Amino acid sequence: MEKEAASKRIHELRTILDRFAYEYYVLDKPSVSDREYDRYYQELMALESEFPQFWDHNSPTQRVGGAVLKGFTQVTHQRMMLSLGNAYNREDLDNFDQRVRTEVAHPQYMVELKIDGLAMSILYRNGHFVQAVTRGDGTVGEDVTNNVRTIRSVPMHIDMEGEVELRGEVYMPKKSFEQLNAKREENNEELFANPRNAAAGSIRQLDSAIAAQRKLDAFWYYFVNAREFGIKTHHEAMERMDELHVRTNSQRRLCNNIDEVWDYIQTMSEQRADLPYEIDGIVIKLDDLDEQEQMGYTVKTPRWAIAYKFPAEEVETRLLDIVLSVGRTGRITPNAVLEPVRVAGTSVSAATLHNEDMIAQKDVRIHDMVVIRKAGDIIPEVVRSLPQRRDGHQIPYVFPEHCPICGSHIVRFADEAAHYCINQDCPARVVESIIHFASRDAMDIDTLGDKKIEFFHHQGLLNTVEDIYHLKEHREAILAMEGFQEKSFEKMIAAIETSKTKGLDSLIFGLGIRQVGKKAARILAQEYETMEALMAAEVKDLVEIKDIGEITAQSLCAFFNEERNQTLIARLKEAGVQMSTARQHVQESQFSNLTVVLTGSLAQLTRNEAKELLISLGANVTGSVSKKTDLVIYGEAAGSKLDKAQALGVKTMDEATFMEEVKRYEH
Ligand code: 3BD
Repeated sequence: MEKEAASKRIHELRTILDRFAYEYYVLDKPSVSDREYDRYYQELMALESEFPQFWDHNSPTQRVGGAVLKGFTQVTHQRMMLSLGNAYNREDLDNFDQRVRTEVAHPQYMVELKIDGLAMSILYRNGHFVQAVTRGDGTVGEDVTNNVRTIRSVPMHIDMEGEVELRGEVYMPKKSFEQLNAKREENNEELFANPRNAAAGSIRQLDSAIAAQRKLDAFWYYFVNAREFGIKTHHEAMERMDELHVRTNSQRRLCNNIDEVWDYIQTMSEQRADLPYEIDGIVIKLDDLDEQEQMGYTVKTPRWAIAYKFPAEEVETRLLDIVLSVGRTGRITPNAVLEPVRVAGTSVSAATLHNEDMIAQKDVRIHDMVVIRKAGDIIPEVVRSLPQRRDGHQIPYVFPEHCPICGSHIVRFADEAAHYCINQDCPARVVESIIHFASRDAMDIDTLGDKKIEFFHHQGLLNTVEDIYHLKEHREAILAMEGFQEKSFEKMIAAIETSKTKGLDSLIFGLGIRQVGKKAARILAQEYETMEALMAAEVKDLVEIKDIGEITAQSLCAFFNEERNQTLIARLKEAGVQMSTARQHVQESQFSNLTVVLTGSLAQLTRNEAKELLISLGANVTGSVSKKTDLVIYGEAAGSKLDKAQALGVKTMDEATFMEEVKRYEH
């Protein structure tokens, strides 16, 4: 076949197969037999292998995955992915309705199922699927484009120009979940507790071929930039998504008042068990987009929507004992030891009792029968005791006076409910701090897990965080320990060395300063750029920063004022831990100092990867074409930006040439 004829036929076949996939996976109404589908598929496979120049990431043949990543790229969301406020009963809903009706006279609400999966953002550019990013913390997520591409119902092409950002929920259908766990059981692999966890584990697979086998699916419920397309209401946005062949959930209803909303909740509560996927509630949204804007947002949640959460499953079991655990900050938490019982998919044998007051308030005694549930469906907690079931063997709990780990006297500060072990050398605190420091969101030393840290601490090799960087000096001692081979030792040391360049934000978070989470750590790192500058900051400087409050500022200053912390940081620095924001290594190249614009859909890289690559080659990457642009790099279906570049006489380069050129540089 001629090249041109092949190109034409390849496009035809892709269009046909896209339509078949839509009919099968979105409409659930296939118009052809599997055999017929396969005939087209094989024809396309053959042509693509004969004409590799027409290879395309978004071809139906690419749904099986294949790319294996070393890690996921972090992506900052163009618009933050918000959370939803929660309602647990009719009263909460009435309050929500009241609030809405103070601003909107006759609100119409859209109610929809709250799918229990993982929130995801997908991006189309000029009709092509270009990126999928997890919610992450709402600000920064992970690029899981390759894995989302394997979800057959997600269209790789839509009939809409420009940028379209959609949000939805990726989930694992109940049936896929059961099949997956059955297979894992056969292979003696650890089972997933529920479909949500299975979906989360699958979307975080670095090997997209494995993700492809996990049979994930998705529903899309939010057209982020709908207004740019003249859309006026949420229901219209959902209809437009249907027209674009995007899979939406059809169990949605427009309600004229809160009574109708409540009816829908009752109906769906009854049908919940029969649905082929798990839901954990109902989402209620004000339908009119102007009215949504009028209601606006709180810091993290829209004021125009709310999630009604189904009550958590509650079960009864016996409380066998109460034991204390000591956290990284010295905080002591009482935990119930329970007779094991299944709740929401997992066996539970321990539950938090929060603090002394909570035990008294709930009148929980040792040997009581208690009701437990999972808060937010994750952390087991004791809801109440069942005093009517007492048999005379119950013992009221007296809070101990000494730390169960180090034996120091424990204290309860006047205005706090928690007890603390204030011995900074308490082994429990030391181990927990080191575990935190090495954890994924901090220094990410994945070869140094909880068990190993406890073990090394026990062996006297890890007494502070900085000791991590001296483990390599104990080579002989460690190799003499049971279960340590040369290879695993080298791997561990390599991971420890790599962690030194994680950058300032990971380090700040890893230090485990009270009140300083991932997000605050990132903001502080961006603001101060070096540890030295951060340590010199005073409360009055810190509170000037957006999103850093008084309490966080005080906690930071208190931390850095302590001599032992100053010593720790000095020693980490001595060990070679990077004390400044990670700056990309930039190399001289033909792109150095050029202002470059990327346009069209790139086949071999994501937009972000291309951008990072260019930055690492010294280029300045911008969004729009002007006289100041030096170069436009374009992919398939490039639109107006390419036209403009040509009109302005700006140099252009296609993706294939770009990929050839960059091979000359190491990266
Ligand atoms: C669903 C936010 C808004 C667009 C913000 C109103 C909180 C998870 O089926 N609508 C749905 C569902 C989730 C939603 C919105 N509509 N936000 C929605 C949602 N039908 N599950 N979510 N999310 C998505 C979240 N996820 C993790 C951690 C915190 N929040």
